Amino acid sequence: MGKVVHDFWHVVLESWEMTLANLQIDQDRVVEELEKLATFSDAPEPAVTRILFSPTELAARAYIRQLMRDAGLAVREDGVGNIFGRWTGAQPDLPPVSTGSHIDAIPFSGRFDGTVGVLGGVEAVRALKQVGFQPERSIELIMFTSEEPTRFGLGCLGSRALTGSLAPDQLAELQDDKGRSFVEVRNSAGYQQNLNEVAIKPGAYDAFIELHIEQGPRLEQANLPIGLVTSIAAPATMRVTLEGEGGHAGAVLMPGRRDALAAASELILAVEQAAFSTGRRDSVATVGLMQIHPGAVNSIPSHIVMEIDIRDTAQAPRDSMVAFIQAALEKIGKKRQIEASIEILNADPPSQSGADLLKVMRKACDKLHLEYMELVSRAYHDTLFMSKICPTAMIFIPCKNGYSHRPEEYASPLQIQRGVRLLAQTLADISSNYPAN
Ligand code: HGY
Ligand code: MN
Ligand code: MN
Repeated sequence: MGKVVHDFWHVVLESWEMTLANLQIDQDRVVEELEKLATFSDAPEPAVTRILFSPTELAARAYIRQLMRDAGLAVREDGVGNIFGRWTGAQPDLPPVSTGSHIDAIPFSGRFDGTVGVLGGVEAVRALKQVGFQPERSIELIMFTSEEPTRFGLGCLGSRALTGSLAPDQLAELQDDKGRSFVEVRNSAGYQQNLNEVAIKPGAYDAFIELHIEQGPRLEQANLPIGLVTSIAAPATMRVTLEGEGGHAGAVLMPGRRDALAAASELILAVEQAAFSTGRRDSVATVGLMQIHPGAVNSIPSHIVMEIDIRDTAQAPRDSMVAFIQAALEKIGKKRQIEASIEILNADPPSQSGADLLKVMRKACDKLHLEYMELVSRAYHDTLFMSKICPTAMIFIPCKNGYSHRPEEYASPLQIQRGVRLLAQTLADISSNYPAN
């Protein structure tokens, strides 16, 4: 009996492998769609600005929904605006496998960050359908809401809410820089579903894979087409408010000034010092955002709000940088008689990729003759939060000079094609019950 069963599986596997061997990724179509998506932007070409729930982003969402429908996916959206496209498998009651990323873009950034994972997911599904592949487990493509922190100060809003890492009352507290609440903005964007129904349970998905540009130079320097991400660095964001005393830039003499911007400048250098203080090359710290009040050349700055981005691949050194900055702020505040306050907007742990998933992906790379390296992701992604509810992994493709979050961001059609091909193979392997050897 054993031999019959073995032969049966062998035949099934053979024909299945044959099917997938003919898989074709239409790279021109993906590139065309990426270019089209890039036209939904509030910045002049080649930059892209696409802020959560702006009219431009809402138009881009409609485009994504259409592409998902045209690919034969059943589309639904949740109360925070995550968009799901499902390909129902032969065993629809099993937890699906999933893939996806984001399409929102920070001001004056590039056209490949996030979008390669969403449009690459659509193309992977089309290619699998094209060769007649039928998944056992359903395959779900997810476009996450607001992976970027631009509008509400917190990154990965959609994947945090989906995985229960951001409760409805925490969502309700979020405000944009015009004082508009997340709930108000999402309502006017047409999302009125109950926020209590957004979070899903651990195990709701069997796995999650994200395809993304590396946003760093290592693959290009190593001249490799694929990166398999082993872990994602631990991100933290702090908002610091400094209250000094304003006044006439000409009439107020220097002794006794309480210049909030001068204090902020000392803190910026302390942020840089914090990153060097760990002695680790994986420690990074950045002040990328600052509001100066009143913001006139002849008026002493009285009120500063600044945001600080702190990361390390390990949590302990990341936390030591947070403590370093808190201590520095206290000292500067005392010395300059400035009232200072710190709000920690997020301080997330790093995430590790699923060992079994990595095994499947290594085999898929070998099968496709794609050389790869394993590496850490220094950028955070929705995968960081999906890892709280299921095994996750990421596929990186190279990007020119490692550029990202700037208009020169670029991945070639061939690099995109290889990433999508590996994604398709991996989705086929993990969504079927056939042993993926
Ligand atoms: O900032 C990040 O790591 C991501 O690109 N939002
Ligand atoms: Mn980004
Ligand atoms: Mn991204």
